[in-house]
Amino acid sequence: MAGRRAGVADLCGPRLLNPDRPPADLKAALVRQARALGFDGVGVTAPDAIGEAGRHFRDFLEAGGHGDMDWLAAHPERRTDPRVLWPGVRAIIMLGVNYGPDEDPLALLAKRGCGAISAYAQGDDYHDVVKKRLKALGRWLAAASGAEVKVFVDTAAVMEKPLAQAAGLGWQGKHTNLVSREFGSWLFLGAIFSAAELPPDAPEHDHCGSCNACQEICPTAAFPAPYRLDARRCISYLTIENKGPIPREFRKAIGNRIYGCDDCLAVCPWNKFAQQGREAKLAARAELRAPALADLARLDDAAFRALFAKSPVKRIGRDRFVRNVLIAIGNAEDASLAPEAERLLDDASPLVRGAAVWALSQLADRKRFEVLAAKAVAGETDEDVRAEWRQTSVVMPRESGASSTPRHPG
Ligand code: B12
Ligand code: SF4
Ligand code: SF4
Repeated sequence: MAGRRAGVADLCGPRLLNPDRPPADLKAALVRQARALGFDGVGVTAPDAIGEAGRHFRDFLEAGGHGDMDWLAAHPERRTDPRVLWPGVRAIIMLGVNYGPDEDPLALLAKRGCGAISAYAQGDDYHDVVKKRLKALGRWLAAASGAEVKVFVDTAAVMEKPLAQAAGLGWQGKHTNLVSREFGSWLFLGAIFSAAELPPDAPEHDHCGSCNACQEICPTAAFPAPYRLDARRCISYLTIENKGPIPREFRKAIGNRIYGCDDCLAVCPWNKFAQQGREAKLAARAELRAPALADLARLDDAAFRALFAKSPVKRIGRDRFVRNVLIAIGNAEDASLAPEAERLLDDASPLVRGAAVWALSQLADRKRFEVLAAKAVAGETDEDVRAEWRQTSVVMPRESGASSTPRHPG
């Protein structure tokens, strides 16, 4: 589709549109504008530059690596080829915003009584912050080039990492995320598709070498091979995307991670060049740096929404969040947290009740646990929660409800 020029003449101030402007000039001005708007990385690539990434993406879907993320599997033809998503695209501008944390995210994992929220989610939602800047830059580019633009961050069918690599922002490391020589693992990505021709940048090359640190640190062995992730095993997926109970096999490994995971990112040696993010809205809020699990377990819906206003955490809702908190409580090795789990055995959400059963089975002494089980099991109608009780070796009463006294078979 040819560039659209309508509306440009209505702009106030000096005319930006110069149809005779050489593409290299336009690009230099674009880079300056991107920096002025607060982007830390900017590069341009052609829409057909992602090489093998499309094939790898299809392999990933075929192996079921996306789990329940059906939205990721929808329209693979669009995701793997920007020209299908928008036939008018001539150049793709990839942008990065540095969110380098001011503390080592791994340090929090030892504080078992606190919840670890991943670095990207301790401040305001990056979608909002990045989208605002992308829109501003997109408007500028449309005015300066007279060509149509489309703006994307995260939620659209765009393969942001391979495009960012093609645009020279960094390379997809063995942990599958983009690593930057300037900012390490800590860049948010966004894309602007433009109908204007712009000279592309050189792609970045792989600098992982013989390093294997991210593969070795992963608590759930989520990498079947370097450069490949099985999202179904990734704590980020399990605590954020997964709507149901967290599979038992991963609960211990999750430790106190209650929203996302930073381990493979944080261990990357390229972070020695990383710098602290400069956007105040993305900086960690004091109350989300190391929140006490005991406090988080008491959040009702209203308190959850108030605490996580403008935060990405809000997206998963109170029940899924408290589910995660209960897994962390079960891993805290602190019996003083048992009453928090005990209180939630009566929660209105089966997801929460089920996680409370598990947490309690890890913390409460067996006698107390069986007393509680006797009380709770008889009235439990949800099949998932009943399954949780069963798996703690509590014998379920008959469906008729004749006997409600559970007993431990051993
Ligand atoms: C789905 C998704 C997830 C899923 C799946 C993650 C994944 N690695 O794909 C889950 C929920 C697990 C997730 C987690 C996280 N995510 Co996420 N996620 C996305 C999303 C929406 C799509 C990514 C995608 O297409 N995945 C599908 C797979 C197939 O893609 P892939 O990993 O790129 O696959 C490549 C490799 O496997 C490789 N490959 C495969 N086989 C082979 C074989 C060989 C030989 C080679 C060389 C390569 C190779 O090629 C594939 C194609 O490039 C993007 C936003 C976007 N629109 O791009 C954000 C995005 C990738 N996420 C992001 C972030 C920050 C995270 C977390 C760090 C959050 C957290 N702290 O918890 C974690 C990191 C986990 C990890 N190690 O990847 C950022 C990453 C920024 C960056 N610098 O790279 C993005 C770009 C969002 C953004 N706009 O900033 N995420
Ligand atoms: S984010 Fe955590 S669980 Fe997911 S791959 Fe990285 S280290 Fe593994
Ligand atoms: S930790 Fe090592 S292997 Fe993993 S992305 Fe960083 S440099 Fe590459």
